[in-house]
Amino acid sequence: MNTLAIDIGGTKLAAALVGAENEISQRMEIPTPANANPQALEQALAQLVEAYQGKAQRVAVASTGIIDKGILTALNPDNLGGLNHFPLQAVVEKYTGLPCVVLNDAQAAAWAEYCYLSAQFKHVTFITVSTGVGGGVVINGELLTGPHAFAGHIGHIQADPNGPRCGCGRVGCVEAVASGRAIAASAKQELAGKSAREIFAQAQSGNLQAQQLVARSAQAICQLIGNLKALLDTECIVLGGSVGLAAGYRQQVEHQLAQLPEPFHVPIYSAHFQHDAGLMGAALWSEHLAL
Ligand code: ADP
Ligand code: BMX
Ligand code: ZN
Repeated sequence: MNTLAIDIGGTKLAAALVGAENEISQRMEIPTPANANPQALEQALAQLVEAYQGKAQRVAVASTGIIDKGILTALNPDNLGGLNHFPLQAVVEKYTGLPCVVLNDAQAAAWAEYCYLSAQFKHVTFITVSTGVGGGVVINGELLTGPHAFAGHIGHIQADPNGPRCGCGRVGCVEAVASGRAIAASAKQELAGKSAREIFAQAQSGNLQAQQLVARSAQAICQLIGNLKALLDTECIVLGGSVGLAAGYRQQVEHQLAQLPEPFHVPIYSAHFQHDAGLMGAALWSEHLAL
């Protein structure tokens, strides 16, 4: 059985085949359409699945946004070019002719990382620091999705009541301070207009402003982890997303967390599946549901 796995992020769309032994092959990536109106996203998905015709028996999609009963609703429309109420499952089924399961990208990644760690831990929380900040919570071996599929949207917990307004409409969300978009949006002078990736490179080569932007993001994620430990008593945190996986970032968060009182401490791992955690999680979730 081959699963066509698709990961829809605010920056990129990825796809791959996941085989019977969970091996990943034929991975490809295209940019998320800049103005992700329904037609543009539908066209991008059609283009992506075209290459896999006849190669899979089911489709599993991990996507940014609230994914409830097959419908994608952006919580932070800024991350998806204003896209809202997109019939994701129906569109993917239309272009593939295959049964399809859809879930939030960070919920999917949490499931993948939990499956990898399940011999050690039953309570695992995944945090992606990427275009936005997303999360997925596994409690006692079960993925928490919630009655409206909203569970785990931890990027929209408040980090700073005096912080910038988030695209979701709240003030000072973790996402508005720590995400790749937030890092880029806060950059001034010589860093204005640069992406988070470029700002991390500048931080590595000693630019003070870049280092401060990265430290501010890591500090917000550290406080978020302290809050999650108090709420869930999670046994470990897994960090993913291109910002979360950037060189030295996890170590900064760990260093900050060590300054908090001991009950807030929790081990932090980098995602075992790296940038494929969403793809792998969607595929493993479809297997779990025996789709
Ligand atoms: P998505 O949000 O589509 O899942 P990513 O996880 O790649 O995609 O996150 C995209 C964000 O990560 C962007 O803000 C981008 O600038 C930033 N980014 C990409 N590569 C790096 C890197 N090597 N170091 C730091 N930030 C990065
Ligand atoms: C946002 C939200 C979450 C998502 C998270 C990470 C939207 C469109 N997305 O908080 O559903 O899990 O970003 O998404 O409202 P990514 O694109 O950064 O991977
Ligand atoms: Zn928000």
